[in-house]
Amino acid sequence: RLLEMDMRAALQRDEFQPYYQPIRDVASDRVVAFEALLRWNHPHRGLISPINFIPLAEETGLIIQLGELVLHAACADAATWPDDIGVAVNLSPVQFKNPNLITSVTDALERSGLAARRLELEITESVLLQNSEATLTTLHELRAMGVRISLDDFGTGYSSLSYLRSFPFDKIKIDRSFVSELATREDSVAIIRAVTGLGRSLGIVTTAEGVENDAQLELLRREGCTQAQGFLFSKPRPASEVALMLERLR
Ligand code: G
Ligand code: G
Ligand code: MN
Ligand code: NA
Repeated sequence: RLLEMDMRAALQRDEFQPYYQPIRDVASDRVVAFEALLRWNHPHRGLISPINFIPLAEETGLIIQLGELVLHAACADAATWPDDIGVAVNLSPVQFKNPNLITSVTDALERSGLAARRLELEITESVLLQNSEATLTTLHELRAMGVRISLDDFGTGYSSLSYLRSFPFDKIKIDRSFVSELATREDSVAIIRAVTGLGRSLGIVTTAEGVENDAQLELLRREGCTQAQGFLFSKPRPASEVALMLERLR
C-alpha cells in the first residue's frame, strides 16, 4: 500500500516525472500538442500509474507540490519543442483551492520562457461542481494570461452541458469510454456526433481520447472531430522520446 510518507520521500528523491502522449489534428494528421501524464518511477515497484497515487496526493494536500512539479517540468520540456507544439497539463480540483495557483502558472511560464498560448490546462467538471465565484475568477484570470482551458473527461459526469455555459472553454475532451464503444454501440456514434456538433456550433475544439484503431479515427474524421489522442499514435512516453514521436508522427 502506498503511504503519504512514501510519497514525501519520493518527492525528495525526484521520482515523479511527466510522460507525454501526442495529440493529433485529425484533418492535417499533424501533432499539435502533448498531454503531460504524471508517473511515479518507484525504485522497487517500477512505474506507478497516477490512478494509484493522485487520490492519496489529493487527500494529503501533496497534490499541490506534485502539481507544481508537473507544471514546471511540462513548461520547461515544451519550451524545447517546436514553436507550434503545445503542452496540456491536468489540474486537480484541489489545486483550485490553493490561492497560489495563478502565481505557480505565471512562474512556470516565466522560468521556462514558454509562450502562454502553448499551455493548455485540463480540468474536470468536478472543478466547477461547487461553481464558486473564486474558481470562475481563477479560470478567467488564467484565460486572460493567454493560457487555454480544456474540459476533460467530457460526458462522464452529471450535467456536463451546463458547465459549457458557466465558462467559455477552449476545448472539450471526449472521454475515451465513448470512443472505445464506437464499433459496438450505435449510441456511441450518436454521442460523438452530438459532441462534435456542439463543439462546432460553440466554436470549441473537440479532442477524442483513447483512439486505438484506424476505424475509430476514420469515424472521428467523418464526424468532424478536431483532434485525436490515443494508443493508435502512441502511449505516453518520457520527455526524452518526444523528438522521436514528432519524427515518426508528422
Ligand atoms: O496516464 P493515465 O493512466 O494513466 O492517467 C490516469 C489518470 O490520472 C487520468 O485521469 C489523468 O487525468 C490523471 N493524471 C495524470 N497526470 C496527472 C497530473 O499531473 N495531475 C493530475 N491532477 N492528474 C493527472
Ligand atoms: O483522464 P485523462 O484523460 O487525463 O487520462 C488519460 C488516460 O488515458 C491516461 O491514463 C492514459 O494513459 C490513458 N490512455 C491514453 N490513450 C489511451 C488509449 O488509447 N486507450 C486506453 N485504454 N487508455 C488510454
Ligand atoms: Mn487529461
Ligand atoms: Na480525459
